[in-house]
Amino acid sequence: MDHAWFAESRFGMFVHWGLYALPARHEWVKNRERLTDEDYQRYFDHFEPDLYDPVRWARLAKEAGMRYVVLTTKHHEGFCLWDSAYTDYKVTRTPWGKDLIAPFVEAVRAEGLKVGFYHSLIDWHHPEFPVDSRHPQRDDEAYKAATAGRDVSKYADYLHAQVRELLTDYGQIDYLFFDFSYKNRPGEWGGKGADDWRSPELLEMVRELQPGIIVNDRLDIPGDFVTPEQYQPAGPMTVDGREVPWEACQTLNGSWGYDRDNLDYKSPELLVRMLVDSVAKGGNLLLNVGPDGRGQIDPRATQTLDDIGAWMRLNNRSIYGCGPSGFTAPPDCRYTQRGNRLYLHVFTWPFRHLHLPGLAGRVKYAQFLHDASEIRTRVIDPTQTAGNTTMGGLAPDVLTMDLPVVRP
Ligand code: FUL
Repeated sequence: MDHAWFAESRFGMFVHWGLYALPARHEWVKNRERLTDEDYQRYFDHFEPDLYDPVRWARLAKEAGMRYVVLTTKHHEGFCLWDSAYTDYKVTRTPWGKDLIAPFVEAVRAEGLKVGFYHSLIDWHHPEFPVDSRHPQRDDEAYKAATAGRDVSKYADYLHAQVRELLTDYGQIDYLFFDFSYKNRPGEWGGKGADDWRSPELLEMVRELQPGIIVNDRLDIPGDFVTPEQYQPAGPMTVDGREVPWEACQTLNGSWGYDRDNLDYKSPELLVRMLVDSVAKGGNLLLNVGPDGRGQIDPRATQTLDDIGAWMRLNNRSIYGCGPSGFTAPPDCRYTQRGNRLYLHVFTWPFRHLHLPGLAGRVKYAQFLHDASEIRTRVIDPTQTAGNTTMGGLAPDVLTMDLPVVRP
């Protein structure tokens, strides 16, 4: 299957949106605060996102340089953002009363971006789901009592039927993020996720309905890419010794869902570095926003994305279609490479000189990306500099770049 667009894109937007946008204190609020269905009902009763504007979301993603957008169709709380035939716990039964998925898909497509769905395997609302949100430890006695008699196979039927709806009713879907396998959280859940969801059968159905789709790895069986969450891997990722496509997903402020009082935002500069670092190690970055209960994306988030977009406009040639380089970058630098174009990202400035091992005689021309201005390079003859404390001790294969002292 041709998933070339995925590695070519390198940068996408994750959107976590559901009832948890109303309490506005993390998408795990129901579990963390041990809320009952009754407690949680008030968010359902007040769900009315009158400022929902997916065209704006899609433009924001595009302007930031993102090439795909992934929306939570249902998160662990179980609330469905579409008019599912299999439940009343869905947007069309809230005061809003309308499907949210079709306008999203249309808007994302209209911007020329790829369309992705996130779908939770966990469902704290479904009566047959084996994990009760109030008792997260599976071996806990209270948990066992609360969930006794539940038939997970009925939940699996529901899950399969809903995934079928999502992959049938909205045209071409390019990307699917299932979340999450028990195995990923060994201490928390135990259990055998793949058996619970009948993962092989589910994946087969997904591929039959959407032959071109790319699917993540959280079904407890191998998928098309792996999903390190909120960390940067040390290097290219492997499964059974083979390199695999990967995508790091990352929050802006530690929460995926809208979290009103959490102001601890990562800087655009740090996020750009994460993106560069991902590409340098052969991966993608999926950066999250959590729209609020009216459908707006927080101004702090939009500002951050705008700033990333400003960087991307000047530098995206070093991102799209790029991957790792065989050359080893100096400390605090990263290389990304596409064909014979080598991009050097300098995380720490200033340097008057940058010494690049292995590049002597290999570089035809060097320039800054942002303004195409030339960078002078030279190879310093080690025999001439022996004992020289300013420039001495360089290996003969080192290419030296002379840079402006002040960061341009
Ligand atoms: C996790 C979930 O539990 C989080 O809420 C979030 O959706 C993240 C992307 O995946 O496993």
